[in-house]
Amino acid sequence: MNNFIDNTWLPSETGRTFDNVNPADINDVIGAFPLSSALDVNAAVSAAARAFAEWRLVPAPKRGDILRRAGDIFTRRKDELAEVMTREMGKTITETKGDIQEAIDTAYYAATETRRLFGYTAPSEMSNKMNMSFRMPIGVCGIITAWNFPIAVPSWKILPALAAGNTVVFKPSDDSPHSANIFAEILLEAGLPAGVFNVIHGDAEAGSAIVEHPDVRVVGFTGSTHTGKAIAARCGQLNKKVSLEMGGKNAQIVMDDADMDLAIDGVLWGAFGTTGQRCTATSRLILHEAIHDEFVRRLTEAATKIVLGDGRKPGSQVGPVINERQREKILSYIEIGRQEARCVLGGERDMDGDKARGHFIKPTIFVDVKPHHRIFQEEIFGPVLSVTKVSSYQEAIAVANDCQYGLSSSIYTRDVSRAFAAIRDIEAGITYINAPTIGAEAHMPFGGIKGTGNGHREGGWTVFDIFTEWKTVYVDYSGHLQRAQIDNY
Ligand code: UN1
Repeated sequence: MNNFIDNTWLPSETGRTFDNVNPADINDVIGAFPLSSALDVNAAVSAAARAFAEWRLVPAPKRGDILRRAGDIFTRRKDELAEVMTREMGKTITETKGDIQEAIDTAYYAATETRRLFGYTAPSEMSNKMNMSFRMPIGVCGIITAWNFPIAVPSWKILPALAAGNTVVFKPSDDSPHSANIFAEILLEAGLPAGVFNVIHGDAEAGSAIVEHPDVRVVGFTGSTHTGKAIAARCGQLNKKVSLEMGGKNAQIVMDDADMDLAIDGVLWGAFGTTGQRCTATSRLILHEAIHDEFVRRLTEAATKIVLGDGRKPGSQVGPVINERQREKILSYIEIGRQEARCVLGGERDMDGDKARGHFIKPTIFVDVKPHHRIFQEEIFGPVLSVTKVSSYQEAIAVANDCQYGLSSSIYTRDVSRAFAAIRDIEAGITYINAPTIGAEAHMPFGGIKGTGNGHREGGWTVFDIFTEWKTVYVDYSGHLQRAQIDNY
């Protein structure tokens, strides 16, 4: 399996490859993908830069027609792509279908936005002069993403970037390259001209070549805080626009008046869905003391019943974690947790039967966690939930906000005033009321504050603030020189 440059499938110029392996069964090698270098990136960026000259001139609604076709093809290939995605990154088929649906939604949404892409007009301070502004494409966008949403998250960036008239060089995670190639196949079939969309496989070497390339004008990144900050620092030096979606340590607050069954369903899905490997995953549970003991008992009872297994097997509810490195990282956090707090569920690998061949970790719950504990502060990115107890709404908010990240959040309460206060008080880019911390929709702004992001929002029309620059236009039809700020004062 190859890179995709200028609508052609090409191996890396270096001849190097890496293996993509099924995390549910490490004996199942999916294929070898190019381990690309700066040479490959140069070829892709050149193709994208050439293609930009024409693509920017295609009327936006015509670009939208191609995206709509891409949405149709994603729909047609949904089941097949879900199999591919589950095989390479582990989450269940139900979830990989959801991942693809998010891209379908984004494709149709971006297609319709091509008939809007609104600018604005305003009166001039002069006579016989007209002021207006337009969104302009920027050029070649470098898109670098993680493996946990191999289609959805790239689609949030790539499809609006294309809709706006940019061209793209995409480096997917080396844990989910196959899905990325199907993304390319779909855009090819939809009719995207050569060079408009390119895929470069590889590791940090390829990623940093994209960031460094002088013709890449915008970098869109989803991944770890460590890498995101390094990219942003470099983009600062190179004066490039950069949009970051990084870590999360998302809290679900459950107040004493909450619907307990609803809140338990919410935390089970938020904490253990996608094996806890979402930047929006619920990793902190903040319980009011009045319901704490009963909640923990019932939650633990329910979580015991979660069926771990290969995401492609019917009945599996939670799949493996992505790779050995992540597995070891999660297990080491579990060891830290055992020093800090009390493990009431899981806390170990699941080596039962076939699962011994994969990276399975049992859903894990820690109680008696204090807000300053490392397992309550640091992103683990696995099926590990840390529970703490509070005695009031104010304390719940203070604990929720005592965190370096600010992506998603949730509160379960039946008190409408408290719900609105929480919307105001929780420091996060997203707040759910009586719903888990996961479940973002394609047409709403997505992103976080504090250590999670750098002020940008994907999703909805806010994403176009990343992938366009403003052009302000003054049309003077007075026939004589008019001096702004001078003649009329
Ligand atoms: C991510 O974890 O990077 O809201 C994105 C959600 C999903 C997207 C998650 N729709 O959890």
